[in-house]
Amino acid sequence: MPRTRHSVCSLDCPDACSLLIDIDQAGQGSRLRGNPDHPITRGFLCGKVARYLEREYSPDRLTTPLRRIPGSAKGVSTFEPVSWDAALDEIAAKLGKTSAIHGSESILPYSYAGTMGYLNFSGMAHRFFHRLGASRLDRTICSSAGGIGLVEALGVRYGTEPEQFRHSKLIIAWGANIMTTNVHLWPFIVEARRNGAKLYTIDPHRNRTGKLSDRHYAIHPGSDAALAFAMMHVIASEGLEDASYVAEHTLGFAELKDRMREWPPERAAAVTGIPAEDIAALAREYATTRPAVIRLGYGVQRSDRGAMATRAITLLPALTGAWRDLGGGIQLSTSGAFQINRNALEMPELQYTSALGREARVVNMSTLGHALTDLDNPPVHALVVYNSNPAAIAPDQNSVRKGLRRHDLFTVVIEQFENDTTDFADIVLPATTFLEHTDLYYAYGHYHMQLARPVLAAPGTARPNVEIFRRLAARMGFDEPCFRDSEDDMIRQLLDTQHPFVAGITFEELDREHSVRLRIPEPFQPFANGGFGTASGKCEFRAETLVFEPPVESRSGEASLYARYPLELVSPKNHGNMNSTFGNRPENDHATGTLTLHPEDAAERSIAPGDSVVVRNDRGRIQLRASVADDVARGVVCCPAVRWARLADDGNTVNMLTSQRLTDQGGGPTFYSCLVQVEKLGSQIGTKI
Ligand SMILES: Nc1nc2c(c(=O)[nH]1)N[C@H]1C(S)=C(S)[C@@H](COP(=O)(O)OP(=O)(O)OC[C@H]3O[C@@H](n4cnc5c(=O)[nH]c(N)nc54)[C@H](O)[C@@H]3O)O[C@H]1N2
Ligand SMILES: Nc1nc2c(c(=O)[nH]1)N[C@H]1C(S)=C(S)[C@@H](COP(=O)(O)OP(=O)(O)OC[C@H]3O[C@@H](n4cnc5c(=O)[nH]c(N)nc54)[C@H](O)[C@@H]3O)O[C@H]1N2
Ligand code: SF4
Ligand SMILES: [Mo]
Repeated sequence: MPRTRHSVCSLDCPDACSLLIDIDQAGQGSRLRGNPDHPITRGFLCGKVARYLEREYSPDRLTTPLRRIPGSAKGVSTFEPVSWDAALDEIAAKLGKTSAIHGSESILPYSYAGTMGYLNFSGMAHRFFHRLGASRLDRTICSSAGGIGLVEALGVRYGTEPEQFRHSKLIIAWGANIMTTNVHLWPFIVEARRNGAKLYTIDPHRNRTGKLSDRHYAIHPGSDAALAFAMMHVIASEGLEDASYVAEHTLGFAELKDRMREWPPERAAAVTGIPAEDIAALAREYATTRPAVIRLGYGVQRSDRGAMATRAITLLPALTGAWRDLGGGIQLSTSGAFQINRNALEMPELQYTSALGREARVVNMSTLGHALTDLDNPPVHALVVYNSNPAAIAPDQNSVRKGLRRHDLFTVVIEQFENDTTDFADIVLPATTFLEHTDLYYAYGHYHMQLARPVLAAPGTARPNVEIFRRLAARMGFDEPCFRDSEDDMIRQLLDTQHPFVAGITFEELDREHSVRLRIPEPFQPFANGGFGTASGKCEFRAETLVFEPPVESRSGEASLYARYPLELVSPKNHGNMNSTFGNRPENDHATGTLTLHPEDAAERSIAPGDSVVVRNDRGRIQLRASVADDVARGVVCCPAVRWARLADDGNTVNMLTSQRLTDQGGGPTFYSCLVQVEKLGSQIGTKI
């Protein structure tokens, strides 16, 4: 009989599933399934992770440290195995020398959410880089613009509880592909629809969620704020606001009403591509249906004015009083409710005992290409990558690669698999998966904290990030006791907080129960009676600051650019991927190598389904396979992300086309504001590909 153990899916997904794994006599995992007792997981997993044991036991897993064969060109996998001692000695010596010669800020850690576990996401590594005095990485690649927009509107970074969606009568998936990126919300939506609820989607791409919705609004990329403004116009001018909620719990309604006079639906229609009468009807239905909830995704904020758009949408439920209702409100993220003791985990004070002796500079991860090719004072001379695959996922791939190819850059990559980024490494270290190490997990799509112990043995000599940075610290002679903390010590430190949502949750409780609901009321209706996290405690409209400007790279943006590149490219999440993770599965390589065009855009270019096409702009060109469908509107093309460049025929992927332009606030990337031209392969006259 197999034993069954608990784990937690660590992937960068709002659902943070509770897993059960069967383990046979030999200690091999034989079956992975969703925990039926978990209130969000409810007994099922997504298709990607149901098959995770394939990845876990893949013969391609990295099992030993590797060192670049001297003299071999970067960008190609030419490695020889080395011992951990040799690899760590070399890294410590190089980092020490780089710091001494160029200053410690010439060392840059690069990481994101390959794992969402606190300890392996930002635990020992942060302590290590703080003590080293390395540049600090601003982790903007995903949600920083939206996070700011949300906090400007609500004062906090959380919202409607997923469990309450079942009570809703109108659910709007706004730039959120729930079926693909947040599938554990779906059963609550199914339950709501069984009770008569409607599901609407607002998205330039009619994705899986859009296909299953009652109504799809094909909005032009980057124009969401205009739609939100026009909805406010209709609500305020027709008196559909919740007058008592507005009076008690908001500030600045009169000014808002006045300012939104500028935004009749006709004006928004011209920008968004959604007919004026549809906008008016949507606004009326939204304001008069109770409960109404918005599942706001991250698609809206990957655009030049992403923070503004997020804020504008997030103001809507305060206007209609949707927060009063069980099953009403808005959810972008729940992460802000996990008020753990981050300073105890990351120990930023160690910077003062570093070679630098002060807080280190901050480098934005969304402009990695710039950081590696243009940064001065000092330039980056050493890069340590973990939990991320920047050669694939960072925008402006040409510029990133140019940086990674530098001979004078020393690059360490801590990974589970060889990938586009390890191709540029000097040293590769093998990392464990979440099934092989201890960690504590928050979630960004629910309110349950979870602890997972290792359930499987690591292959070869793969090690957790925590252990790798512990050993590197010892090699560097960092003798502070914090570098000897165990995983359990670090979890206890994390939980050492007075915040009412977390205070009282103990290590023992988490270890015993695996999953613990935050200490929040049940049901959680955070703003039913106001209580916003703003200075005034109210939802502040600040109407004078609500402005719409189209993205530079859009049909309403820079005209000369649009004349040359008349198609708006979006590259949203692929169903079978987790960003670039699982990109080595053939079906995912196929999907992420496909570009969808509207039938008229295809016909104009004599492109038929299955044709090879070239997609290009000033930053680069890539080759994809055409699919022709009206899932995108005219003028929009869609290529799901993120493909592995090393698997593409031309070695290039969609981030060859995306830019390093940043969002209005938060320094986020603008992946979904990207103008391109598309041609049938071979049809370009005089151009060589
Ligand atoms: N299967 C799968 N699941 C994932 C991931 C994955 O790669 N694959 N990635 C994970 C990560 S890192 C994240 S951040 C989340 C993201 O989860 P989501 O936010 O749901 O995903 P995205 O694909 O980024 O964007 C959602 C939708 O926004 C649309 N969109 C693009 N531009 C605009 C716009 O201007 N306005 C509007 N209204 N919509 C727009 C896209 O077409 C897309 O359908 O998903 C997580 N879950
Ligand atoms: N065009 C386009 N580009 C995008 C996006 C898009 O929608 N379109 N999405 C953007 C967004 S939202 C995000 S969040 C980023 C995501 O970008 P990344 O955070 O880089 O995500 P992944 O591509 O999944 O790469 C994570 C890597 O971490 C590794 N890993 C997993 N667990 C561990 C561990 O415990 N230790 C170590 N050392 N490694 C581990 C995995 O093997 C994997 O290679 O991509 C961004 N790029
Ligand atoms: S990727 Fe998301 S849905 Fe899939 S198992 Fe992990 S947490 Fe659950
Ligand atoms: Mo993300």
